[in-house]
Amino acid sequence: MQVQRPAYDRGATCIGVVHFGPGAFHRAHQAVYLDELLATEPDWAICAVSLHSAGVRDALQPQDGLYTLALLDEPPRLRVIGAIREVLCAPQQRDAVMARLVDPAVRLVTLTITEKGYCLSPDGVDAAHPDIAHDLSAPDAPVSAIGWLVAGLRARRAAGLAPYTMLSCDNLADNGLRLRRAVLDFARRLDPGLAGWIDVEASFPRSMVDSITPASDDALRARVSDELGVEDVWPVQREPYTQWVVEDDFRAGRPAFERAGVVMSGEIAGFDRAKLRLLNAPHSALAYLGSLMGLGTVAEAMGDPTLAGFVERMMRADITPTLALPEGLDADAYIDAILERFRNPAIVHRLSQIAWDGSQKVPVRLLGTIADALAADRPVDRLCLPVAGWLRFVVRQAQAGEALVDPMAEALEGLGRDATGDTDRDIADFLSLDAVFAPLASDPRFVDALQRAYAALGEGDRAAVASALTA
Ligand code: CS2
Repeated sequence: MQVQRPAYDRGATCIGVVHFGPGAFHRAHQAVYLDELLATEPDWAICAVSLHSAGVRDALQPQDGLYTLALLDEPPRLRVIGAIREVLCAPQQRDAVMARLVDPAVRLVTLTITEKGYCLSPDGVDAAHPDIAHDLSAPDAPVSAIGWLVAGLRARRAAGLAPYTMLSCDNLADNGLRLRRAVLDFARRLDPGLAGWIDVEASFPRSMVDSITPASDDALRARVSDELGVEDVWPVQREPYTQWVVEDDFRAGRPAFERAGVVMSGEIAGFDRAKLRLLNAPHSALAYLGSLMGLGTVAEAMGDPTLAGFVERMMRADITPTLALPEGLDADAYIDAILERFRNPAIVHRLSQIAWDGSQKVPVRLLGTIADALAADRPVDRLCLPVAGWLRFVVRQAQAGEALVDPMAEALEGLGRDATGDTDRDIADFLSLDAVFAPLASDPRFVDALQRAYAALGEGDRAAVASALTA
């Protein structure tokens, strides 16, 4: 097999980007775009910073930051990525992280901290969140991404340096606006002058990221070490398709992203909503409804004609009418391409991976569409089925004593254990989760449709789910 290696002198590159959250997605996506650019723009290598665990550092440091990307094509292709020049674990290497943040050569901070990393409440940053509360009382010893960003900005301002640009690469609508809100509100609580300076001098471009990245597994590690003849402790894998759309608002300069295939666009909101609603919402629908039906992977779920047909109808008939698509993006072609990607037989993408963090994903993937449909007086029955599927999934996991991977796991497991099967009561209990369901919970049209969907899924067994999907 042909293995592509960095086509540049890594020793001649220098760190211009700090990235918070170097999980598989960052390493399979943004780092690959920068890897593409380093031959002509050596100033944009990455310092990758984990906020919690030392796992990535301990895996990548002995490999000098190098790792393998497997592109899951027929046949698969391997590529060694060299863009990460330094890997730090923030809790153990505070001074080194701060030194990077105040380094004038660092002009860009990128983030993949997942939906939960933004710590936002409806009024701004969530001061009751334990990490935010900690960082507000100890701003020089931050633990959250927001705390780190502001600590770095404060030090730069004190040193007379310009701020870095903060580029969110998380899968959230208006990710840059959310980051800006969290950072400014946090800074304001510490020092209004600092907040004013950030507001005027710094930028927070929005971006849309897309590439299906199944978690790394032993099969991948074995495949990579067979092909390379050396062991890579933590390779990553993704589908060949990749997209990155970025708003062009970089006050501190930027790499020539477009040379690596990044789309610089002023219509970012159209792109990110289309992606969240037409790719991620169907993904979550497949994950919850497919898991209830006893299916294991996205490709298997797409192989079930009832489920695949339901998801396609939901995409075309219910989701598309809620979208204002950017010019040039044709809904039917976009949907066709997504369904094709879901069917890719070369990818083993576990439904359980997509089912993680439902409390964070369901609102941004499905509930916004439901709110828009209700505002336009359109039916929401089909859209409520995956939401009810999530609740049935929670109940099933909790009653089987299986842990949920979710920042709200404790509350969800409690509700799941207490669920009685009485639709009105179960739904009323779940709807009391304001962080997920407000303000929709007070709309009787939504409550009715969710109750009907929950009842239709029955005990969540295969036959009941299949009949709910065709009703
Ligand atoms: C998936 C996404 O795990 C999930 O929740 O829906 O990670 C999805 O694969 C990516 O957003 C695709 O770009």
